[in-house]
Amino acid sequence: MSLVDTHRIQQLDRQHFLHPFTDPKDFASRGARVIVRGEGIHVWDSEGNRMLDAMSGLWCVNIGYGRRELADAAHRQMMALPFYNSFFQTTNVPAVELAAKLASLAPTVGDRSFQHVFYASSGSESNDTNVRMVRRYWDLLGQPQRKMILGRKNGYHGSTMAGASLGGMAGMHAQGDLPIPNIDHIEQPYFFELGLDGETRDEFGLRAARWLEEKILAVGPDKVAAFIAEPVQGAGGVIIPPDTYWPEVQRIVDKYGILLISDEVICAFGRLGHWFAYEKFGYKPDLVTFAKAVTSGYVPLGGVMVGNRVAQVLIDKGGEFAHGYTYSGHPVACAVALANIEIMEREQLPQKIRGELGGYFARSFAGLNDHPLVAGAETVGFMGGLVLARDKKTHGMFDQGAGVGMICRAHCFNHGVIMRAVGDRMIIAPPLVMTPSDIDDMIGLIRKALDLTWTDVKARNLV
Ligand code: PXG
Repeated sequence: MSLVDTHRIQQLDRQHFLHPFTDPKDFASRGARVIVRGEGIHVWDSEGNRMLDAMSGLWCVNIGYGRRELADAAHRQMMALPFYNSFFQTTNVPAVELAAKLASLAPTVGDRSFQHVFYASSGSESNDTNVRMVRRYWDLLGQPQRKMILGRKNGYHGSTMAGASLGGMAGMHAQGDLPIPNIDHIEQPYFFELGLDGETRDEFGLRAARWLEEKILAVGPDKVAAFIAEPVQGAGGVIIPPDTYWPEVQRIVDKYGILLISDEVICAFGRLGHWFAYEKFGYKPDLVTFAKAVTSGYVPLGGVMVGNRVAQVLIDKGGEFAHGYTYSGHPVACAVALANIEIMEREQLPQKIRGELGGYFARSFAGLNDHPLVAGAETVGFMGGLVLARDKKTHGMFDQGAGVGMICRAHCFNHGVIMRAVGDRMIIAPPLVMTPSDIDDMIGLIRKALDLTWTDVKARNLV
């Protein structure tokens, strides 16, 4: 018997809790699933149903649920010092230790190294910090006209005014008079959708990167401050850029001297087989946004790795950087992050993802390509995306209104695996602590949901 009164919680939920990215009118007509417990790679709802969480919460629970060491670290730190600010010439031990640890984990590439961290509590806040810091940097260098920050359509950088502006989600821009001034976007490197007939993936990668150069020239190179991008777009649907993309982006930002911001809120901390994802693609960011898996989501923490190019200007030129949050360097969050990183190191999670386990995941997920509904199942690290298509040969897509992705998502949920739908692109980012047999279970459940979706689309004459 459930210890939670599901009906009561659902009722109070509808009455008092406005949920993020949810239509409140639609929501009022149905009840939410009440998630009450997590252990390993599974979560349970209040009715006792167990689900394999192939989304790691929301791209964050990389070490899985129920890890006592993180709870112990939080408890210890709360008893010693639950909070103190770092504004007025004070600091705290976990924040310092974590900053040093993160600096040691961030690889040096070429002339770029990372010695400094600016803390926030979320990815959105961290990207707000990036906007302020980038503009401060150019002001200090006597180029205050360099204000324009370029992002990408279908990129996601958060939901605050600056975060949502940097992102290229049209639905978000339509609400709240966005983007804020001096932010513009180029197209995303999504070969499946934007590749031309006869064009190779690598040719497309170069063409997509050159949209950045075209935009810089259109804006005026002396007005562009920075380019921000996710190494692999997450919320946009696990959009994996062609191999040629990042080297060409690097050539372009170097040519015009603009700062490169790598938003690794999803891709860092082992997700792509490295502590930081820029290492995988070999580019040289000046600022790196992190959040989510830095604590495996157990408590909120985010921040920006500030590369030497920017940090040195802030430090050498001096003057107060009038920016910061109450919880910048929160001692409990930082203590939990340290415990989380210790587990990731001990269990060698990044190495596993770029080694055997990652290979097994990639092969297993690619096996879904034989399903009649699937046009293109691809992975990078421990992220996967597949397209549900009406005609897998010609890439004929379903009508958007048919909501095939949502049908598939519902089958997943009802059969014990959590997958996300972005339109008709189904995506996963499972916990990094999976075993090969967990991967088999997950793929089996996904296949079952695909079969049920296939039966539905045939019954509705959608194929
Ligand atoms: N940058 C990236 C790359 C993200 O993925 C943020 C910034 C913002 O982080 P916060 O902590 O402010 O949420 C994110 C967050 C989805 C989904 O539907 C993805 C995110 C958040 C909410 C939903 O996939 N990513």
